[in-house]
Amino acid sequence: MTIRPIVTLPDPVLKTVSKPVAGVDDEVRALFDDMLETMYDAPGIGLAAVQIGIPRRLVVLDAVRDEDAPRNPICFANPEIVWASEELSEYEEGCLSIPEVYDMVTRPAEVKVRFLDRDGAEQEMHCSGLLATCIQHEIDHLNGVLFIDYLSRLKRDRIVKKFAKAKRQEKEPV
Ligand code: K1U
Ligand code: ZN
Repeated sequence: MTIRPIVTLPDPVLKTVSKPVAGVDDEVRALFDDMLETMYDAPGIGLAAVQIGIPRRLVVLDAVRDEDAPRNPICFANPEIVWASEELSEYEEGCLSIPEVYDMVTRPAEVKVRFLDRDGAEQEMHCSGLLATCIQHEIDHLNGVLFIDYLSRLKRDRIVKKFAKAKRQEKEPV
């Protein structure tokens, strides 16, 4: 298992629509393992493959925030939302690809997700609470959507500009 570098704003790969996997084989399982290692190391509660520069429809999650609780990793290949509640919930989201930026996002409070699990079997999972917020955030990543896309244009532009400037300065010779 390898900790991979996490791609950050304004890397254009974050705006790409990820491609589905044909199935879950050993190569995909090895990628899931690297994604989990990278997510726990960050630390984070979710990660999409595109965040390590691989635009495939793969997500890992562990939305148990209690550090003393046993780990509960979940692997999703080709996840899709097949039902969303009318009830909404608001949560202050963060993103490993936009470090140190947090803001409130409103999303459906509950969703049902269809996906292939680590063994390649089709599953449906009813998600509520933080799990529902997190899986929607991760499926957005697979569609090239970031949580800052839900903010006002003013806020979003400020964030993008700040990261673009930091990237430029990183490249400038000292
Ligand atoms: O996709 C990502 O960038 C991961 C992101 C997931 C997420 C967090 C909050 C709401 C929606 C989606 C993160 O994991 S940000 C880091 C974070 O939330 C966290 C870090 C350490 C402990 C607990 C949470
Ligand atoms: Zn994110």
